[in-house]
Amino acid sequence: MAFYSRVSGSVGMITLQNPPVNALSAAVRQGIVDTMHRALSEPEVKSVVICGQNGKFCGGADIREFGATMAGPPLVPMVHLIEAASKPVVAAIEGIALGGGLELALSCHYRIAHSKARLGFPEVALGLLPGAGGTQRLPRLVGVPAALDLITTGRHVTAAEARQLGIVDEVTELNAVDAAVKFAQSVAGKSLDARRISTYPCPRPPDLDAIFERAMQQVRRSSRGAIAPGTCVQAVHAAVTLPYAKGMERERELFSVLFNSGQARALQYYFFAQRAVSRWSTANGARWDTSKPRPVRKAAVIGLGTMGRGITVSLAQAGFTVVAVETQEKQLSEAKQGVSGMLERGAKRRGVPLAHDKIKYSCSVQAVADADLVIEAVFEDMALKKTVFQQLSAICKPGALLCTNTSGLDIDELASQTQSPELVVGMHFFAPAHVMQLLEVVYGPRSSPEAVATAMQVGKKMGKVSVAVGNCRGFVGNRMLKQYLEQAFFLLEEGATPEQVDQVLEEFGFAMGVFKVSDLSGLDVGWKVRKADGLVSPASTGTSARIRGGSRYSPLGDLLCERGRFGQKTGKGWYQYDKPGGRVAKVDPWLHGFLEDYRAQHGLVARRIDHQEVLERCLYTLINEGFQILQDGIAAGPEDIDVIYVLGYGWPRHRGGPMFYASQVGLDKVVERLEHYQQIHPDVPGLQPSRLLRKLAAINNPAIHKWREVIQKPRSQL
Ligand code: 3H9
Repeated sequence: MAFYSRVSGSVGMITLQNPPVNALSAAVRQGIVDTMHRALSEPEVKSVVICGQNGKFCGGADIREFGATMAGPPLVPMVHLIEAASKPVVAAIEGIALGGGLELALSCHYRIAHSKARLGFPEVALGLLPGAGGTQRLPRLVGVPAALDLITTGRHVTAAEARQLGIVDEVTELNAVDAAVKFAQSVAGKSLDARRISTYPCPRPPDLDAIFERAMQQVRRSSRGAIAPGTCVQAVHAAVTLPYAKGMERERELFSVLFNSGQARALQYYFFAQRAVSRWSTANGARWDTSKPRPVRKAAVIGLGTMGRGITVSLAQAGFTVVAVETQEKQLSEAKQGVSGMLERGAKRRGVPLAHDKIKYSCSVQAVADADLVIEAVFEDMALKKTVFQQLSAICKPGALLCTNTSGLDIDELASQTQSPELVVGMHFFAPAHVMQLLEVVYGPRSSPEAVATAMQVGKKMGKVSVAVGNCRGFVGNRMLKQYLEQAFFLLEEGATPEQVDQVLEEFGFAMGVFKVSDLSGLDVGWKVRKADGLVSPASTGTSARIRGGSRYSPLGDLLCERGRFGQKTGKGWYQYDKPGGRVAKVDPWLHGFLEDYRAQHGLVARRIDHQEVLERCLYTLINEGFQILQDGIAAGPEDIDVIYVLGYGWPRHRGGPMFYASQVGLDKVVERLEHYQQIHPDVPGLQPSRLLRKLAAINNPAIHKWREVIQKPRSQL
């Protein structure tokens, strides 16, 4: 709601009250309308201040209400009421003015912001556009290029930038509400003719067409199929080409198209999913609200390869003191240089404070003895990792958390090398670790709730979105990825090409198809793992070459590695590159010949594989594994899986994540298609629908937020 008070005799104060961000719920909108009428009707009141409770102006429309039937007064007439007011209305912006919150502020006649406030139109990230006049008022106030930038990217601006752009009239270091009251008194009785933004002409720069063309090209390049950014451009175009009232009509039409699109639903689901993962729970009943993290001041990283360096940078930038260990002098000095370069680039490009002094380098594992938390980031080799954990257990102070950055090895086996297995967890970072936002926090059967809570909190301090997952081969992300990769290999055997598979996946919205990603990450990584698992057979001919453990297996990836084709780093992989380290993937005729020979050798006849089959086999097997993961209790809910896939594996955000996507396709359809492919390819693993998937499909495809009720009490598989 909004409450009304009178300040200094003549200022009517309207305070928005809807924790945590004073979102514009039906009750708040009703409150604003009622209190505005009251302020306008009281003769003693000469001016009005609108502010938000608890130091936050307003976080915009209440996203929780989007799924429900619209109640209360709509936003657009509400902002018109404010702008048309006969008494000056001043917005006192503290904390945030976002989305509808900024639209509310733009309908006021003046805006005073606290220096720490952030302003912006983040609607695009929710699959929407600013739909309460934001697309029509902002270009009138700041010009077309700046409005296009803010509305299509959703970026927040500081109060200082907002002042520079002309969005706010004054910035104060002091109390913004007090400043706004003073300001309101000073403008009481003054003419408001020049203060109503909707009456401003929209600036028309001479190169208008080129500006819009460039904006469209830019959003097409970066949106990967998301429709909101392009629609935002169209709405701003309406501000320039139509009178205000018509522009508002156009804004409403475009908003309605977006609001009713599946993409907006997916992005709003994702918004809440990303917040839900912080309320973690584990298979053995530990929870976020009953587990206390340990204090961590000093962290250590063992192993300064690519991952270790990224983790070191990220820890130091988050303010931790870090001991960085690499046992070989030469590697240590290279790592030092690498880390320094990364810190400097971070400072230059993203304004992150330089944190050289936070890091101490050492050649000796002994140097980690007094760390509160140690992250092991040595090669992905169980024997080596076991040795490191034995050493750490002997060296580290009691109570130190011992973490591994393994991307899939058994956490419990490592824990069993130590005297305190309850203090061992996985912290699975994604490359490059100082940039990627995702962290899988992996708990084993013996990890204590305190250990999980500590790793989750350290991740949060590092600016990561941490997701707690159970211990199994590949955890959540890589376990699902295995199915996706395998299907892609089988599709090649059956007649597809890497570029065909990648094109289908990129059209779906992945930033890169599976083969391009594999080339980027290095084909040798998976090869080493398969070798360690005994999957890479020297006998690559005959029927046994394509069978492992009784199931179909494709040795295609192994065969490329045997030929030294490790991807971008060697200049050749599933594609060819102009040189080792080259980045532009080109179709490789050699690979086509290689696939033909391979098929001939194994008696396989290439067939035409259509778009639908590529997509369904790759995605539905990945999704099916997700259901198996839920069934096994490795992930607590579908949101955990979706956040992992969007942040760690390039799943298009506007499709919500694989589990949300499945809920939209219809679980019965996913089951039906998996069964269809299973019938045609009985030898292909991963096509058997999981019990949980079948169960949910059979009870009529319940909404995704109801799945947890059906998922049985989770139990870790290991
Ligand atoms: C819009 O305005 C459309 C209009 O143009 C026109 C319509 C016609 N509603 O992120 P946090 C909750 S669209 C409801 O953890 P932070 C959030 O779920 C809207 N709830 O904190 C969480 O709840 P819980 C445009 C909201 O400090 C809690 O607040 N506005 C809303 O890291 C704390 O959130 C946006 O897109 C909301 N609008 O970040 C702003 N916002 O504790 C979206 C937050 O139960 N919000 N919650 O998990 C944000 O970007 C961040 O939440 C914010 C705070 C920067 C505000």
